[in-house]
Amino acid sequence: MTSGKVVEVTGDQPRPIPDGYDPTIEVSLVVPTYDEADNIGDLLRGLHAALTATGVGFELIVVDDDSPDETWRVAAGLTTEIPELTVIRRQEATGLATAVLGGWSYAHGRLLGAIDGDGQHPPNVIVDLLASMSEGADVAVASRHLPEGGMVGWSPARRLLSRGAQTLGQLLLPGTIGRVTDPMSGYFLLRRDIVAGTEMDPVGYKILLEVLARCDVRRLVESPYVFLQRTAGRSKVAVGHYVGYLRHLLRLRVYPLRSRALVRYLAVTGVALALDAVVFLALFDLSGWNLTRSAAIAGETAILFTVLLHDLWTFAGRPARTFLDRVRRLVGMHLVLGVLLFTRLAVTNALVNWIGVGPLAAFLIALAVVMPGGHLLGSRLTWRSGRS
Ligand SMILES: Nc1nc2c(ncn2[C@@H]2O[C@H](COP(=O)(O)OP(=O)(O)OP(=O)(O)O)[C@@H](O)[C@H]2O)c(=O)[nH]1
Ligand SMILES: [Mg+2]
Repeated sequence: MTSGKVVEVTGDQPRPIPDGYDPTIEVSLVVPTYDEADNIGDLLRGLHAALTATGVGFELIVVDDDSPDETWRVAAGLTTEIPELTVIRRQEATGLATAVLGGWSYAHGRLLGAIDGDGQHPPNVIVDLLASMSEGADVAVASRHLPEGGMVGWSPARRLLSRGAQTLGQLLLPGTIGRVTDPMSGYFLLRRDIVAGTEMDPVGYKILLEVLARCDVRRLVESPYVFLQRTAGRSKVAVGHYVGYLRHLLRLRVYPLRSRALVRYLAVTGVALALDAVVFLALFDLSGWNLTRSAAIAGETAILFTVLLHDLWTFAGRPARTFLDRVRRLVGMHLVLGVLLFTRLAVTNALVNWIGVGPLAAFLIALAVVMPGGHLLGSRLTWRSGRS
């Protein structure tokens, strides 16, 4: 994009984020705004100066939800001074997280990012985030909670509320929220291919949470920053946002269970357990092998079958990137299922030797009691998003 413009958007359905990008634009930074007319000018000038100094190609995209104070018009007035600026005026859609997604869907850069439009995020930190990305990060997050970071002018009550929200998130989504010191940050960069093609449906404010929960983020780097006090305008954070955050957490918690992959996931687990039983029967009943060896080989066959099918079919959308990833999945699955296999052998032997149950019945009881949960847990841990 060579000259700034205003894009009028009607409808509230977000567009998908395309894969392709303009090689001359390294980074597209989205600035969501609602009633920030008195803040937006200084912020855009600060970002323009900081990014121009880096020498990288960039664009700034203000996404304004038709603010009553006409922030979009103020921003549009800067497009001559800042030719890299585009202003999107959303007439019907609302919400910070969807504003960021909406901005990304119009972005041309290899890297995509977000920053608040109220001047609370220092523009110069963008340089640190860009440096992390050029060193190979998938996502670079500006964090208030690193030693050199902080918040200016927060009351103890707000600090407590913010920490409480984060702790609740850690409990509900440990694999997502536990890996970053500031999961609520609205100031971050990511590689376009991390989000392009991923279905996202954020509720409310926390777009980073949505990215971390749904996308395959491997290298995450944080840079400290001090969250400044507003000098103009007012905060839009209200009780409703905390409720929205809770809904968002719960939705992300059940998301893997609602996805299309669940059907495949259950189908593979069911077939693996049936295969386990058939192999056991073939070895123990038909070939006359001993109980322990038959059960161990049957269990191992089911594990290998599960890993193969999940990789090729169930989680085909999260392919292993390297041979090492594949090995990691195989080892991961064995760690969980190996423990269960031993438990199952112990249960089978106990039933046979101590209670006098027939070997076949003992095997089937142990299989039914120990393995289904184990298969599901092993698969869930091994192929969960953000890990492989
Ligand atoms: N487009 C759009 N932007 C929004 C919306 N709600 C908030 N924003 C913008 O998102 C940024 C962050 O919102 P704030 O209300 O400042 O929230 P905060 O910075 O987390 O909290 P405070 O410290 O209380 O200001 C600001 O630039 C807001 O103008 C919205 O519904 N739509
Ligand atoms: Mg703010």
